[in-house]
Amino acid sequence: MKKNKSFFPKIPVIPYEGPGSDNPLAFKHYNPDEVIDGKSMKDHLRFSIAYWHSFRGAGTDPFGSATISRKWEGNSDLVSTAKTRMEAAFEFFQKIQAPFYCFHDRDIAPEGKTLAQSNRNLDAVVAHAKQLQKETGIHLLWGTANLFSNPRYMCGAATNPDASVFAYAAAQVKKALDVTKKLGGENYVFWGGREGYETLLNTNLKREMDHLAQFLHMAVDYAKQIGFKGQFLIEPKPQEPTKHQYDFDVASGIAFLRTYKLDKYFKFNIETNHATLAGHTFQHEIEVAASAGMLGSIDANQGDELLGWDTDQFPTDVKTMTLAMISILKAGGIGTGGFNFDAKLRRPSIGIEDLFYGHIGGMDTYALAFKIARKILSEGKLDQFLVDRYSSYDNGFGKEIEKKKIGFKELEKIALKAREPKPISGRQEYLENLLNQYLYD
Ligand code: XUL
Ligand code: CO
Repeated sequence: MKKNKSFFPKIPVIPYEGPGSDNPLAFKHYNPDEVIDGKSMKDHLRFSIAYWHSFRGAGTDPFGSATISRKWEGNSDLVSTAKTRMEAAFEFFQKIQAPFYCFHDRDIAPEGKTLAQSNRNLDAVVAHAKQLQKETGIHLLWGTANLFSNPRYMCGAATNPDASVFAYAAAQVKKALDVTKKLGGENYVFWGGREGYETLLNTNLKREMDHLAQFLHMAVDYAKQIGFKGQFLIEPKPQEPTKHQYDFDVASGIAFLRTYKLDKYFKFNIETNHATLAGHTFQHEIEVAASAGMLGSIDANQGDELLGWDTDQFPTDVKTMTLAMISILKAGGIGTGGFNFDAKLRRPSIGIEDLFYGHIGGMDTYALAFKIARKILSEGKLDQFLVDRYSSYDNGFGKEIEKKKIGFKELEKIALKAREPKPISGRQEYLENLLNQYLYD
């Protein structure tokens, strides 16, 4: 990076000023260097910036063209513009104090007229990224391939009825794995944007699911061949852009991975707004993944409760994120994953400071949620409630049920002898009040 050229000359490295600060360009809760349990908050939270929204998003929606223009954008999408944009991005990553970023291949480098040209463009920008990573100490959380924007993928990539599109997608993922490895990416994500269908009238569901599984096996095999050690992640989403996406939610993703013997190679990248689109809470998706030992990483955002689509807003809902954090911490954290802000500015948020406000809010929300969740867990009241609620399985015939040592016949004898089970309160209101005490004390 040319040391004296700044893309954000009026904005400093965002400082931590604490909850009392009224500086909108300061953190109130995220103190990157604060050490908690022998680890800095930066290392606990592993925040990541999504290149596609923050450096390729221009405020477009289906009803209108771009509203956001950045001074580093050239007139044409050339490799040199891509490199300049990347310099702006790395300055932003440093100023916002995020240790990671994530990208799709086509976010960082322009697609060429041929696949070979696209690969050359990517190589040129990746060399630049490698240099910038070295200079700044910023790491790649994950890479992925965009298998949904180009018209060739209109009927899917790995699930396309045309095998030549499958081949093209395979070549694209092969290259994306190469560059993710080259940049030290800690994970590789598959989001099946168009891996689904619009109508079953034109779709062979079984063949498409078989093809998707075969594609993922090929990726696993290729990763082994090149020595890529990063974690593979599936990012479920129920629909949008397809009517039905095959990896609808975490539960269907687990079933898919187990059916095709892929489960030992994959974990889940869970996105808040995808969870709610599937009719679940964010915490539900985290608990389902954690229960299978497959919690991998988080795409941090939130939806709008009145809109039924993927609005990808910056996370500001402390309660939702605290509940998620409780489940994440109980599961032992997210390992090589991180909290990636798959969030975009609202269409009228056109100022460069808005990009900072969005991320500051998201980081502070997660930092606050992290602190509250830790307090809740350390005081143990919610946990104790759960321990007590299931304690009848800790001894006697309850324990024998869990140990699979008892069957219907033995249980019938017990039930015939015993009195009617005494109803026990679920205490939901008490628990909700307790949670509020932690959230608003
Ligand atoms: C789309 C989405 C993607 C993935 C990466 O809803 O979340 O940006 O995160 O392909
Ligand atoms: Co996402």
